[in-house]
Amino acid sequence: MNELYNPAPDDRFTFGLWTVGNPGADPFGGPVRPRISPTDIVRGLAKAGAYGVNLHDNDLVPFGSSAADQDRIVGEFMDVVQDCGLRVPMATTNLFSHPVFRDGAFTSSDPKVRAFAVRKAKRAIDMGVEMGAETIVFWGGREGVETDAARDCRDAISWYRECLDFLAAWTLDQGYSLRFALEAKPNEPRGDMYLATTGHMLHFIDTLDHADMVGVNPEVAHENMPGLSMVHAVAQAMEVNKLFHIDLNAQKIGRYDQDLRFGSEDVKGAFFLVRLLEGTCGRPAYTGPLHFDAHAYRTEDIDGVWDFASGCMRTYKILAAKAAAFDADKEVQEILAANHADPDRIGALLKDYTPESLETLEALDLDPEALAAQGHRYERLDQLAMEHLFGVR
Ligand code: DIG
Ligand code: MN
Ligand code: MN
Repeated sequence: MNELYNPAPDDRFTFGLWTVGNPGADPFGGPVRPRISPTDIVRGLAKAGAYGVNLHDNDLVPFGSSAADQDRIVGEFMDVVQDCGLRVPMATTNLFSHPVFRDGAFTSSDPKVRAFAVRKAKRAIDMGVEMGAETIVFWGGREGVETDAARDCRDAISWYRECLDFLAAWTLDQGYSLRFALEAKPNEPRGDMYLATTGHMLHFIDTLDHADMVGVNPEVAHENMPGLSMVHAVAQAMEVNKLFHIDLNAQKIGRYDQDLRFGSEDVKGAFFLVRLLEGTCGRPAYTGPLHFDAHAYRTEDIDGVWDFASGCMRTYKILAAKAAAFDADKEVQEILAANHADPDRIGALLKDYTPESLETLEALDLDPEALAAQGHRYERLDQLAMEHLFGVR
């Protein structure tokens, strides 16, 4: 195997305990492989070349544990994390497994459930800070409905906002320097989930009291499930400096959330996503953790799980190398330069409305027929991308 693409901690790859720890159960069958303990997951990730490990509170500390038990469990876990030289960059709260959340957590119509959810998130944030987490992800797994008869969606969104505003204010009150990252998903496990895409989340964030500390955690599968582009979701988040975390995996369009090995389905989509994140085209790169929120096929044994983890990381590195080669390709550069040419600086004209810019705009000699006749050579440009991906360029 080409060792050039072997992962190392500097690559910033992370996995959640629930990813390589997934025992392979699905709605139609039970576990197929033994559960790997959290400490063995840490040892395995370190051996595989990962940078860090993430977790939901209850991935490590069973629901309802006493404070003393939590301290012991966290202490033992962090001893191994530190011995293995890993980090815990992100923590999150399980607000979806316990039946108390069956009609939502932050959007439950029952204020007692919302209060319980906020209290549970507070404790998970404290635990995350204890482990060194810098980002707290919120994935509202149960925030949605099977029937809109249940509640007015406007109430649900306002309750979601109240809970996040409360937690953000409390976080600041503790003096924690944390960032929140909201993760969207259109459906599953709920029939329809509130704030279904990263775009919905970006608008919602602007309505929060402490919007500056809140960003997004887009996931490939969650944008692809409804047939949307992950590249465009991530680019929109980057454009407003709100890409605080990212969940990398793969997905076949129009199916349940498959959480497949990164790059194993839409290869060109993964290529353009890695190009965007790495900034090989000369734009600012994403510098946060590269988190794989994915799991191995149910067919796999434990060895197959580690093949899965290696595949996620190697594919990212291979695509990063191909993206760099694509943007260094002279023919690619020529086609892009020709398409973006602006010798008369007309682009600058539209950046600032002034009487002068308006006068210049009106005086421009713009021939729509001539403009319409121009080709863009995107067929050749995309073929070049494909030939880099095929390894023949
Ligand atoms: C599902 O895509 C969610 C949960 O696995 C977790 O809360 C979050 C963080 O990766 N993704
Ligand atoms: Mn998913
Ligand atoms: Mn996710």
